[in-house]
Amino acid sequence: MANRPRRLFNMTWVTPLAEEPPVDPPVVLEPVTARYWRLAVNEGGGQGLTISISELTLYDATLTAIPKAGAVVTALANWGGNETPDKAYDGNAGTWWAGRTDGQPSWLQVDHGAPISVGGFGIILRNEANTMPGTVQLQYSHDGVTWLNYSGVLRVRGGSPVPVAGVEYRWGYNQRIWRITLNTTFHLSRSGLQNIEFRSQPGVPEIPSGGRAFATGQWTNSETAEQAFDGRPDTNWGVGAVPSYVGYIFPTKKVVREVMLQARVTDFSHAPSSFVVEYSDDLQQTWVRAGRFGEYPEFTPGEKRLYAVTS
Ligand SMILES: [Ca+2]
Repeated sequence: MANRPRRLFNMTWVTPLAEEPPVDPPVVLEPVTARYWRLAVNEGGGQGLTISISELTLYDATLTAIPKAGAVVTALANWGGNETPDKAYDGNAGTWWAGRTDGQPSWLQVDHGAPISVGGFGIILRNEANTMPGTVQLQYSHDGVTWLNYSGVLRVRGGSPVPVAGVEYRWGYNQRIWRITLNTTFHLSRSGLQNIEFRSQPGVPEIPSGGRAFATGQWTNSETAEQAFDGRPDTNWGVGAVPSYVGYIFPTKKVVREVMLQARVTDFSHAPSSFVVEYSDDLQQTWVRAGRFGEYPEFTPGEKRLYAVTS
C-alpha cells in the first residue's frame, strides 16, 4: 500500500495531519507506599482567596478507604476558628478545613506515623461555591521535605456548573481519562460541541456512565462538560476560549477505537478545525496521543463525524 487512501467519515473527506514525533509510552500509575501525603490546591474557586475541603479520603490498592484515626493533619495555613486542618480528615462531611485567606497555592497534609500504600483518593466539597477549589493534586513524600506528584493537576471546578457539595470526587490509579483538545476552531475564539462519544467499537454509540466529565472551562452554567456526554440533541458543552479541552474520567481503563464529535446545532462554528485525542492512565500526569485530526471542511449544524483512534 504505497498510497493509502484518504478515509471517508460521514461523507466528509478527512485528512490526517502530518506525523509528529512518537509519544512516550504511558506511565501506568501504581499504588505508592509513603508516609506523608498531601492535597495541594493550586487554583482557587469562586473568590480565589480561600478554599475549603470538607473531607479528604485516601484509598488503598483495592480502593478501600484507609482509616483516618491517629493521623496528624496539618496545612499550609488555615482560616482559623473551627475550620482547622483536622476537620478535613475526621470522617465527617459536615465539617471542613478552610485554607489561607490570601489566595493559592495551599495544601493539606496527613501523616499516619508510618508508610501507607495509597491507590486513590477522594475529596468532598463544602457547600459554599466560593471556596471550592479549581484544581487539586495529590502528592507524597518519604521524609516530609521532598514531595513527588502522585496525580497530575486535576480540575474540580470548571467541568460542572458548580461542583456538587457533599458528593465525593474520587480518583484512582486504575482509571483511564480521555480528552479532546481543540487546538483551533472555525469560530477561532470559542469552543463547543453538542455531543462527544468515546466508543469501544466503531459504529456503536456509547453514552458514558459511572465517571465524570471535565473541561478547561465552560461558557455558562448551561454549557457544562457533562452536557457533551449526555447524548442529548438539545444540550452542549461550550467555552469562550481556544485552545480548550473537554473529556471524561472513566472508572476503568477503557479502550477506545472511535471518537464521535457532533457540532452544535446552533453555534456549529465552535466545533474544532484541528484537535487531538489523548488519554491518561496516571491521573493526568502524562497524556498519550491516540489521534490527531484537522483541515477538513467546516461542520454543518449538528453534523456528526467519526474518527478512528488507537489506544
Ligand atoms: Ca470533615
